[in-house]
Amino acid sequence: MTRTVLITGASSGFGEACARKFAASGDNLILLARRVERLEQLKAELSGHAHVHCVAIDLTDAAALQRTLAALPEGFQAPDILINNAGLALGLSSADEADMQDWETMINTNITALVRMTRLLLPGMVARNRGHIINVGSTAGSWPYPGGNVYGATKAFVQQFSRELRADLLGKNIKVSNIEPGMAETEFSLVRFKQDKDKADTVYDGTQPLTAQDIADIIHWVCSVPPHVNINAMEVMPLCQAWGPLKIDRTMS
Ligand code: NDP
Ligand code: 8X3
Repeated sequence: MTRTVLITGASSGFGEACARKFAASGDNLILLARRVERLEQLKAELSGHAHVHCVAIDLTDAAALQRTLAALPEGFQAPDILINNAGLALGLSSADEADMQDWETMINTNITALVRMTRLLLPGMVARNRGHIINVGSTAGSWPYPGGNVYGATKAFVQQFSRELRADLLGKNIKVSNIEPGMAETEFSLVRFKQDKDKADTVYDGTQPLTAQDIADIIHWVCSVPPHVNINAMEVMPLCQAWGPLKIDRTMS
């Protein structure tokens, strides 16, 4: 059965890879992001496989989001799968030095826009008694690191919000899953370091990070398990990444 899949942040990274993966299984796609030329290019590439509707939108703009969803064309008005993927980290400064505007942008994008989108689409899913919400969290939502501060906290919100949704939706045919990747090479670090490519590249130097394709394959599988199975959360790291010991400062006593 053809599904309608709404993907936020489809202009690069995980979202773009998800668009390709779901198009390959013949699903209809609604693709959202700000960079419209990227979306149009993707639409042209995928149109042999899937029906694609794309919209250039800043997801932090509440009115634009309402307009976009109200104007979904026929055939795209009942998303079965929502992939809440759009998000970003900005900066890696200590909390006492971080840029307040960066913090607000992360909160507005990673939390507020995700919550709004979910709230706007859920009533339709409940009315149809059919749906799957995939949230893209992060290992940063569980495991703190220096400079992660607000970014990690937004992903901790996404983790708990995903669980709270499951609790509210019990008894309905609506799944919720939080996908929690570790280090993956996308445009994520380029964005975090404000287009400083050398700095972004050093994040992945000497490693074999996750790829966007790895995460798209996992998300696609999570959406393909039998109807009675809900993957609540999936934490995924590259093999080259793991936890370190808790740090102890020995200069304080
Ligand atoms: P990318 O930077 O490659 O992709 C981010 C996507 O989000 C882009 O399509 C971007 O589109 C979109 N986006 C950001 N802000 C907005 C906005 N205000 N309105 C609309 N779209 C927006 O990074 P990833 O693919 O890696 O990131 C996807 C998700 O995965 C994020 O939530 C990120 O936090 C999470 N993540 C990433 C990890 C990694 O190591 N890469 C690991 C764990 C989680 P555009 O700029 O065109 O608007
Ligand atoms: C992205 C992974 O470790 O850079 O969410 O925060 S990390």
